[in-house]
This record gives sequence, C-alpha cells and structure tokens, in this order.
Amino acid sequence: MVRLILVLGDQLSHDLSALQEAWPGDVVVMAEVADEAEYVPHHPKKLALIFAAMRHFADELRKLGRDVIYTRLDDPDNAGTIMGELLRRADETGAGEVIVTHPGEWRVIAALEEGPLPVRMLPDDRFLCSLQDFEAWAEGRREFRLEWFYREMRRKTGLMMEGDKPAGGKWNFDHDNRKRAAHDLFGPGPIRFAPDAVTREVMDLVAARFGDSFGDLHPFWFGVTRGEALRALDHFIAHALPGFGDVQDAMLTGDRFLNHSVLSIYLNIGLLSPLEVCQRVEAAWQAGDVPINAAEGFIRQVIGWREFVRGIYFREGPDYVTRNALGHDRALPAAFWGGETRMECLRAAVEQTREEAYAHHIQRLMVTGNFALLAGADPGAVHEWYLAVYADAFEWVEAPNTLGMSQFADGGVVGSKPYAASGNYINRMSDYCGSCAYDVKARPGPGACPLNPLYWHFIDRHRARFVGNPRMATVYRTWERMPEARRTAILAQGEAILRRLEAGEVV
Ligand code: FAD
Ligand code: DLZ
Ligand code: SF4
Repeated sequence: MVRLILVLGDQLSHDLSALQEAWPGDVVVMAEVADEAEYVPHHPKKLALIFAAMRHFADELRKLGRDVIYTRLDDPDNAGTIMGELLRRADETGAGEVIVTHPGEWRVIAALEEGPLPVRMLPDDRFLCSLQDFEAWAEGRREFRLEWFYREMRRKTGLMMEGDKPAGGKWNFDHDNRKRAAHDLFGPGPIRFAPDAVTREVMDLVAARFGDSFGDLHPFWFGVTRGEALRALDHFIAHALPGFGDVQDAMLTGDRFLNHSVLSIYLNIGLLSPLEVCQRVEAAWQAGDVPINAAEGFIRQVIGWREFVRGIYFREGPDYVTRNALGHDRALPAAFWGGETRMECLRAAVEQTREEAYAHHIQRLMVTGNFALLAGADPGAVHEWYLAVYADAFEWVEAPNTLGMSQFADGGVVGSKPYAASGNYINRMSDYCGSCAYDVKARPGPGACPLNPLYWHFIDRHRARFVGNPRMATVYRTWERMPEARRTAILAQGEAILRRLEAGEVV
C-alpha cells in the first residue's frame, strides 16, 4: 500500500525521520497552503523564505529519485489546508496512511490527529534532546533552569568537554560577554544571496498575495537551499563567530546584526542541523580560530536555550499560548506594526524588523519585549506579533521565548524573574538614546524616557507577586527607599503614559 510522506515547510532536512522511513513507492507530499500562510500575518520575507526553500527542497528530492507531489499556493485545486491536501493526494494515489515527523506546533498536530486519515508521527530527531529525555530531566524538579539543562546537554553531546569536565574549566563564560555598544563593534553582517529564478517566482506570488502585510519583501537575501545555508555557516564561523560572545548583549543603530549568526532561519526550517553547526563551532575553537567565550556562548544558545524552550513548549501543552499570569490586557501599541513612536529604541527595532524580518535577541527581549511587558500588553497579541514578523518564528521556539522569557505570562516556567528594564539598561547597552526625542536621564516630566516610569509602575503594580523573589529584592529595596513624593510622581507619570497608550496616542 502506498503511504504519503508529509514534509512540512519547516522540515526541509534530507535526513528527516519521515523521509528515512519511506519505502520505494511511497509518495512525498509537500504543499503551500493558505491556512499555514494566513493563520498569522506572516512577514512577506518569511513566506518567501519558506516557499522558496520548499520548492528547492522538492527539486532536490526529485533529483534523488523520490516521487514528490508538490502543491503550489496558486494551484487552482489547492485545498487550502494541509489535511485537505493530504486527502486529495490520498484519493489520487490510493494511499492509506500518512507518515510525518512530529510537527513544531500543537495546532498542526491536532489537525493531523483529528483528520480522517491514519497518521503516524515519528520523533523529530533533528533535535538533540528528545521529548522523552526532556520529560525525564524535568520530572520532579521544582523549577526548570537553563544552566542545569545546558550542563546535561554538554555531557550528552560531548561538545566542549574534556572528559567529564567542561573545556576551559568553566561551564559558562557569560560574564565575558557584556561589552557595551561602541562603534568599533560593527560586525561583518550575514552573507546575502541573490534570488534565482525559482525564488523570484515565489517572490512574485508573495508580492501579489501578501504585499499588504507588514514587512518588506525586497531586498530578499536569505539563502533557500542547504548549500546556501552551509555557506552562511562558513561565513559566520570565519567572520562573526570570533567576536560573538563579546557583543552578545549590545545594540547599535548602524549595525543590525553585530556578530550574531543569523542562522536561526536556516536551523528552524531544517537546512542546517544544530549538531553540525555546534560541531563546526567547536572545531573552530579547537583550531585556535575563535576564543572559548565565543564558542561556548554560541553552543549554549543552540544546545541550551534552543532545546530547552522546545522541551518546555511540548511539556506545558497546547494551552501554553493562552497563559497570562500577570493579567495584562492592553492592545499592542500601533508602533509595533509601524505606527509612529518617539521612542528611538522601539522605532529602530521595529523598522529593522519590517525591513529584515530579523532582530537579534537583545532587541527582541529588551526593546520590543520589554516595552510590551511594561505597557501591560496582552501576551496573546504579543505572541502573535513575534510569530508573524520574524522569519525564524515557529511556535515551538517563539512561544516560550515570548510568553515565557519575555512576558512572564507563564508565571515563571521559563524564567525565574521577568526581564523588565528601565531606559538605563538600553542606554548602557546601545547607542539609541543619543538620538531619541526623550531624555533617558531626565526626572519625571514630558521629555523623560517613558521606560523609566513604566518600569517602576510595573514593579509597583506587580509587587505582591515579585516582592518575595530573592532575585528582585534589590529592585524593591531601591523602590521603597525612594522618597514618597518621588514615587508618587513616577507612578502618576507611568499611569499617564499607560492612559495615552490606551487612547492610541503616540508615545
Ligand atoms: P544568535 O545570537 O547568533 O544565536 C545563535 C543561535 O542560538 C540562534 O540561531 C538560535 O538558534 C539559538 N538561540 C539563541 N537564543 C535562543 C533562544 N532564546 N531560544 C531559542 N534559540 C535560541 N528564536 C527563534 O529561533 N525563533 C523565534 O521565533 C524566536 N522568538 C523570540 C521571541 C522573543 C520575545 C525573544 C526574546 C527571543 C526569541 N528567539 C527566537 C530567540 C532569539 O532571539 C533568536 O533565536 C535569535 O535572535 C536568532 O538570531 P541569530 O540566529 O542571529 O542568533
Ligand atoms: C510557517 C509555514 C507557512 C507560512 N506555510 C507553510 C505551508 O504552506 N506549508 C507547510 O507545509 N508548512 C508551512 N509552514 C510551516 C508550518 O506552519 C509548520 O510546520 C508549523 O508551524 C509547525 O512548526
Ligand atoms: Fe529608548 Fe528611552 Fe533611550 Fe529613548 S531614551 S531610546 S525611549 S531607552
């Protein structure tokens, strides 16, 4: 009996478990469908990346002798959903079973499980920690902390290990990675690829169907094949990795990428595997080409954070994305969708997001994420924004970062304290404040940085929840030591800014 091997748009790996399971005669099904393209308003660059990479991958599979049935978005018979396409192909081929590698989103899993076709889901072994192994690690722990998980992953993979000891005598070189913004930090930037004929055709389709969505399609410079992704990896290792750790927390107006790898777009759709990327980074360190803090810092992000958030997403279950521990319910300010703002940090992060479908971690966490948190924005709306606007956004990785790490909507599953910060943090780590309409150092008043009163307003309104948290003790001591009159003035200004945001006024 023929079986359908479903390959989703973020499963473009030749060693995918579903492809390995295929017998001669099985048919690979790939489909561009409206349902996936429209469930959030994806950035046009993200859509072009996924569809162009899917088409190139299907061509590669055919060249390898696979039988592939591919549905284009503009196919007049396109059923519009993954399940609809599977049913159509099952009808055509007489297939009685679907084989798929575990999808990265509960919504897609439910659609497959609830459909009329028998579906067999195989583990996604591109990840280094299986869901069972994460469960075993998490079982019985009072709280989940990245550092402990990361050490297990180092031991498990053997990456940067000397016997059972971490290379260099320390697990974590993060304290070396706190350089502030300075113009000598300018990084080399990611490698850019010219779109070929296949990609240009996809771009025309995306422009015609999704041209009104938030985000610039042009210039499109992402790689869309494994070969290009490997070149992007080589480029990163040769040019940006040596300085990776030092500037991990910096932000600069004139440099959107600094020394970040911009590899998440390739890792998350399967063009690169996390293990091969880390092994290449380890080899560069062993060869003496990159310092230990750079190699360790990078590997920690990939085998630590990336695997950790996936474990949490699947462990916490489908309701994770609806959590709202802090009871925040304001609309997301229009500035997130390109509306006017006088805040330079926010304007710069949103502008670059619109143009690149990319922002680095500190921009996501400490600019857009921090502002949404302090403004009390509905975490569901914040989640939808991040899922839509970044080319690397898939729910398994986006949701725990947004709802957990950034918005504390999960009540502390991902992080032990909220990532809330005043303007001082942004001033220390970036050059944004110098060209801002607001003064980051001013006392409460119309020209003062809004993040400062919003920060203290956040601290004050969530006092009951956080005052007992040892990691927040200094913050509450500082707040409570301020003269009463000053606190009252700060809270009044914070309240006024929140009212203005609610009224849709420009902040
Ligand atoms: P680098 O700084 O070069 O880091 C190297 C790699 O480490 C990344 O490619 C990525 O694979 C991994 N990594 C680093 N930090 C994390 C993290 N916190 N969680 C998971 N992997 C990590 N990452 C996504 O891949 N998709 C998302 O949708 C996404 N949404 C985010 C939303 C918010 C609110 C925040 C705060 C972070 C989010 N991240 C997300 C994590 C991180 O910001 C991105 O992985 C990173 O910016 C990607 O750029 P890069 O490849 O240049 O990363
Ligand atoms: C994100 C995405 C988009 C935009 N389009 C498609 C598509 O048309 N066909 C497809 O198979 N996959 C697509 N994807 C990826 C899926 O949404 C993805 O598999 C889930 O989000 C799980 O990570
Ligand atoms: Fe952002 Fe405040 Fe600095 Fe302006 S002054 S860039 S709003 S932190």
